Amino acid sequence: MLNLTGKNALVTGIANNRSIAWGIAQQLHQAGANLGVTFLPDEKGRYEKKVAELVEPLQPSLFLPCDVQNDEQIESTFATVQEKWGKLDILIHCLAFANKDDLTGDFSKTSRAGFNLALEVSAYSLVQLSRAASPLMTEGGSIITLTYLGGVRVIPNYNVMGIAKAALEMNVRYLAAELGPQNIRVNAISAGPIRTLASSAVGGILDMIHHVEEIAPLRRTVTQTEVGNTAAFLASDLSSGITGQILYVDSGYAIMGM
Ligand code: NAD
Ligand code: 0WE
Repeated sequence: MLNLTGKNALVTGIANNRSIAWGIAQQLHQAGANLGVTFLPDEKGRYEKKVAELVEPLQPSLFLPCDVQNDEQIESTFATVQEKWGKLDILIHCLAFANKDDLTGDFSKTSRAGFNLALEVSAYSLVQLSRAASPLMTEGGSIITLTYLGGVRVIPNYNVMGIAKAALEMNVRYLAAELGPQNIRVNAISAGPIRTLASSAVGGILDMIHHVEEIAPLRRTVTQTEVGNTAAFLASDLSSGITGQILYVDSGYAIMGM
């Protein structure tokens, strides 16, 4: 049975009750994991308050600000994990960002700054977090990130995020190869389109969802809970032989050719 009792899990990327990371946190909690939650701080602290209220029922034992563009915040997040928990078992990387202007129109018009921003936040951050997390994963561990089909195929308007996801997926393989000898596994879940804060800010997401409902073998989109259950599996010893993989949780959409 899926059992995460005695495991410490750090979850990044919860913004609201639609976040994929929220679906993951709930399923990890249900499986018995001890949770730590990080949030992206903003000047007014509004995010912090909302996320704190949302996660309260899961009783996280850590609640920490962590902007992946801020090295000190990453350092202090993992220093706190070390101090309060002693060891880390599970790291959930569930964040991405690109300028909104770079997610529409001609890909060739992507600026140097926009390209660097998308790759820094959405791909390099996995390298940073894994480097900080791995020394704390003294009994082995499971690192899980979220990717999208736009990293391996051209999806209209996904543009620079597609390049960032391609880099992210290759990060998964290089990290898995490096950290495997320490029994740290690194995998990605490639989720089908889900309505979240990030996806709803993108024009045409509803049309994409309707397209999936027509074409995907299961004739529907996936839910945050389904992604959460897959993350719980990848976090657990049930998946002890799996590393370096991209696991599609997409109602089968990606197998279709027509
Ligand atoms: P979301 O908006 O709920 O989550 C994105 C998160 O990224 C937010 O919590 C935000 O605070 C965080 N973030 C952005 N910049 C950050 C920074 N500098 N430091 C720390 N955190 C930062 O949207 P979501 O759809 O749940 O996205 C989560 C992940 O799932 C992303 O990697 C996304 O690419 C991936 N994904 C989403 C879908 C989809 O259709 N929604 C499909 C496949 C993969
Ligand atoms: O990875 C994502 C979303 C990533 C994302 C979304 C935004 C919108 C708001 C990153 N940065 C931003 N920046 C913002 O200012 N998805 C997989 C969801 C998504 O985004 C798309 C999609 C899908 C699906 C963009 C274009 C086309 C399809």
